[in-house]
Amino acid sequence: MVMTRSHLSDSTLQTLPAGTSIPAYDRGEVISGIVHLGVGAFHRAHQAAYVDDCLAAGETEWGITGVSLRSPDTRDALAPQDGLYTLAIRSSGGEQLRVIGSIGSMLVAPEDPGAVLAALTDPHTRIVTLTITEKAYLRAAGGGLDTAHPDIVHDLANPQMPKTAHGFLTEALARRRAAGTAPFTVLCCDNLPANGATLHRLLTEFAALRDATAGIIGIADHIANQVAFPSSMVDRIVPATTDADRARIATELGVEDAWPVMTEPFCQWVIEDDFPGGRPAWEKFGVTMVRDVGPFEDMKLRLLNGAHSGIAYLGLLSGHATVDRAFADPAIRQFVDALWQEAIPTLPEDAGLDTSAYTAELAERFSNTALAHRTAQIANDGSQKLPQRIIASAIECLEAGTEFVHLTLVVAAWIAACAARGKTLPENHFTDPLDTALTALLSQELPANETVTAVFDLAGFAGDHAERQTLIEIVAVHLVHLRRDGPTLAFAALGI
Ligand code: CS2
Repeated sequence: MVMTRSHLSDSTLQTLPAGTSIPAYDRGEVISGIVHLGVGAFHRAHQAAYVDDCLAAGETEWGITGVSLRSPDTRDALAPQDGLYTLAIRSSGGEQLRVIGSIGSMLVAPEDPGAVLAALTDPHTRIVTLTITEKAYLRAAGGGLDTAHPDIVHDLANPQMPKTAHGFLTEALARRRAAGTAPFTVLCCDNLPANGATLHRLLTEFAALRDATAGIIGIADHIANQVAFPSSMVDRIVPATTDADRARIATELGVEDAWPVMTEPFCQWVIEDDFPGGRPAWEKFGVTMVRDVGPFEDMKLRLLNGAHSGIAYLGLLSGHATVDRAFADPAIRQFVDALWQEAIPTLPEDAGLDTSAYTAELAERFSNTALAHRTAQIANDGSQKLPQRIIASAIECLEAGTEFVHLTLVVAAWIAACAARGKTLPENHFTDPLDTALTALLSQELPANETVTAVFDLAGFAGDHAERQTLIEIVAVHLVHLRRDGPTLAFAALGI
């Protein structure tokens, strides 16, 4: 006889094994004060865990309403579980399980945009957080709003039925203003430089187009001047959940969890303290509240994420499926150390950042064998990630006259890994919003210099920077090596 287990829910919480931590508060008392757009695994390992601590400390007005802008998968998995899920905190030393209760309800935007707008306009909603990934900001190659994007065109024509974060936020802020409800604070939690300011600029641009389309004046001005967009730096490594993880967690808990989330012990959140409508007392639960998050953001994007992208592409080209295995490869390890030495001088000296402690900790985190963080996962969306992770540092090195040959190898490795899909790597092993154009370009097998120039044009790398050509030439030399003999030759040319 096949035994079916019951699933995680409010009613099975008390049956969980001792040692599993569960929400230490009455979930029925919680009011939703935060709407989160992009309720994926990262959010559930990071902000939802911080908010869970706030709720446990009695700050019951800050529950989360989770919104998926695209797929119903998370809602379908968690709704039958009353929004509960397991956070598995994994290190080489073992696994600690924690059930998170901070997500009270979940909405799927394409199914019911009106319900999302209702949550956003609810006066109890005072903060809107976002983890929608880099590509969902719909930036054009030059950095401004991609006004030709079909979803932007749609949202300008149908303000009541938006699809994009821009459309939802603008419509909700317009409705709140009309109703005399104070605006919510918009807290961007994606890996973009100056993420709050960036979203503020894009949203103002979108709202100005909306004003022009509707022949009214004012929502752009309102967003530009009356809405707070603090920037934040978020950090926690969250590998995609596998079926083996699901099976293991079910065995450990004695109940099924349709979508547990895997993560590491490390967790960091640095936020600019600009919340006119109030906020949870995050600083009591390990969040660093600051005036300027810029230096923290740059350090994280350039040292953690920059190294991650390098490990991902060079790891894939070297046959390594996970970060820990790639990082244990002596050549890649040496490469990452050298990349850090190039990127560190681009960080502000006077910000009090301890970069050697930071990189030592990163090395430990990348070596976490219990995470099995797939290189293919990080490889996704390179066109959206490399500008802030790699190109920005390379340009600053170029301007300062310091070395940047390791940084540029990451760009060449990205191009080579894209070209390897369908050949030495499985087709669609990772994806990119520019795939259609990229694949067409790479299939022509043009000389390295022409390929790199065309890729820079396509992705808008280095914009119209005076030294763009120098960068292209250096990336092209790496690409010649990678094409001829893979990472071995590219590393050898760097003395590795
Ligand atoms: C990774 C990040 O997938 C990626 O691009 O570099 O998701 C990284 O794991 C997080 O930013 C860590 O905070």
